[in-house]
Amino acid sequence: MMTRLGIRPGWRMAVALTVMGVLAATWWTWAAQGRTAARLAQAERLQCPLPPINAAVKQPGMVWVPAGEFDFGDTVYPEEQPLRKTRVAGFWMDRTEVTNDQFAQFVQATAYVTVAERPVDAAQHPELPPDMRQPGAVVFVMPNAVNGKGELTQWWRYVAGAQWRHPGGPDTHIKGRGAFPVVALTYADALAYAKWRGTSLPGETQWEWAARGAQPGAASPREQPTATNTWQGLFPVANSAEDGFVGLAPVGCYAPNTLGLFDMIGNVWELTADRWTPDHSSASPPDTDPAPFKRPGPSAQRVIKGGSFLCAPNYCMRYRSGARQPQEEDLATSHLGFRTILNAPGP
Ligand SMILES: [Ca+2]
Ligand SMILES: [Ca+2]
Repeated sequence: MMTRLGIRPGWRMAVALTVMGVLAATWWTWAAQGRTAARLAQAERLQCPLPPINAAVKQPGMVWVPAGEFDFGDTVYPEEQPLRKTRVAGFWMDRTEVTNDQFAQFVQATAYVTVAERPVDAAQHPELPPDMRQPGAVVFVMPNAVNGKGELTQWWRYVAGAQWRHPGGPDTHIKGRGAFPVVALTYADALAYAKWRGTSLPGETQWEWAARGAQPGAASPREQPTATNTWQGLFPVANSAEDGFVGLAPVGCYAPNTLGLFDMIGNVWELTADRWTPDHSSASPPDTDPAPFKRPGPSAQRVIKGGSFLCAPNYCMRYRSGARQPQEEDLATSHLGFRTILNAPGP
């Protein structure tokens, strides 16, 4: 007799045992990966040597990005398309992502309080559940297993008390991590920092042009880059950290691009000044795509670029200059940072 699934009863036990064996092996592999990740995390460096800043150049700590014209976008995901011929004027750009030390200088000078530290404006987000009405940020927490339905809350958690000084939550800190990129900030926070510095946030085309090394014919490889901080293994349950870092890396641990810009691809996503549009067509209406982690209710979104330490081939192949993603502009997260630009005469 056959069952409804077409399996002979005698085979049921064998099938069940096989499935249980596969599940056990998978769990064991994930658990082993978790132990490896924990061991690697303990061995990670807290600082990487950067070339000394030349104080004689016009904008110390920044890199000149020359003017040029290129095909803006890529062809992997719909939001990157269509390719569009775009001209960019020359500008200066921070050679690294803004670090905790740099942001601390700003806070010390101005007593600025970041959005993640302030009471949540419930009038702006009336649908918010109670746990999201406390000050905090969205934090990536590596799960032991996932249900396969792609529900983002399996690895993203809103953590009350998470903010730039405590990016993983109240029990975490940035002591000794001054060279790491600052995270758990919002668009307003990044703008406030840039204003204090006398700089601004890059537009999406400026960021992408800089990430390409100001090369119109730069290749746009599909493969996961090796000399950047991304995610090796099956996201979000297995992280082999072959690039040397389980989570964030200090800025400048990998070779810079041809212009001298570090970590444009990977480490933290980087905020741009541009509002999100669902693609590159000029007729695209803004703000219609869901954010990666979406709070209830409407919220303005900005374009973020470059991918992060969480980008893996099976989940988010956005470790490319042409890739992009939306980000709610008033929601702080643990995989997003920024760098600034200066519109000023070149060298
Ligand atoms: Ca990594
Ligand atoms: Ca980056």
